[in-house]
Amino acid sequence: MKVHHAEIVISAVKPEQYPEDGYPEFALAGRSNVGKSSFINKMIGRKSLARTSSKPGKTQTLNFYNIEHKLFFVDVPGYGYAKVSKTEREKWGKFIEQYITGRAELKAVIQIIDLRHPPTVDDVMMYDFLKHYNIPCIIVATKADKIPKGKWAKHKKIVKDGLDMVPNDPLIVFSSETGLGFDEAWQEIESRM
Ligand SMILES: Nc1nc2c(ncn2[C@@H]2O[C@H](COP(=O)(O)OP(=O)(O)O)[C@@H](O)[C@H]2O)c(=O)[nH]1
Ligand SMILES: [Mg+2]
Repeated sequence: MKVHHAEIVISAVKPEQYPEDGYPEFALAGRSNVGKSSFINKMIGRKSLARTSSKPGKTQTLNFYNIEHKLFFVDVPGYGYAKVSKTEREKWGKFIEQYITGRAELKAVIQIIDLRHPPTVDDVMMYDFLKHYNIPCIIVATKADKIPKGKWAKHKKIVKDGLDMVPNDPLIVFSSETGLGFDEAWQEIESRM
């Protein structure tokens, strides 16, 4: 998809604030700093519409990005944001959990993983959670530019095995730096709209 129009419409802290347009939604999940906001920016061809940060745990809201008046990307706070207090974290977990399990407009969760490393315990928990609730998911293994091309296949297998991935789930090798995986990711998204 060639994106001409993209804007953030709401940073929601409660369900009453979710958009009511009815467009299909695609939520980005992944640990803090893995590259969720960078993924959105790359996919819409903007340098910094979605706020990227080198400090983990900054995004504390569900940020809805209207794309071409056709879909929403929803930037979800990263899991493993250690700086928030435990009660806040639990409250927060509930809010996200309710969005992911109860939102009719949500067509798929795009789970972002770091291609360089085996999935973390939190990554595995997230994937299991999605499987448990039958949420369609697209796995995007990003930061591919940081390892040599010759190692992509090996790392891809480590991600696949580490998550114990269902064979039908797509696993896309991606880079927000080079745009690797851009077409494949849009294909997966558009086929679910
Ligand atoms: N080299 C490289 N750096 C990336 C890539 N994606 C994200 N980053 C960097 O990783 C850091 C965290 O990215 P961000 O998108 O804010 O992560 P988020 O917390 O998951 O939203 C930033 O410094 C980004 O520039 C990528 O594909 N390649
Ligand atoms: Mg972010």
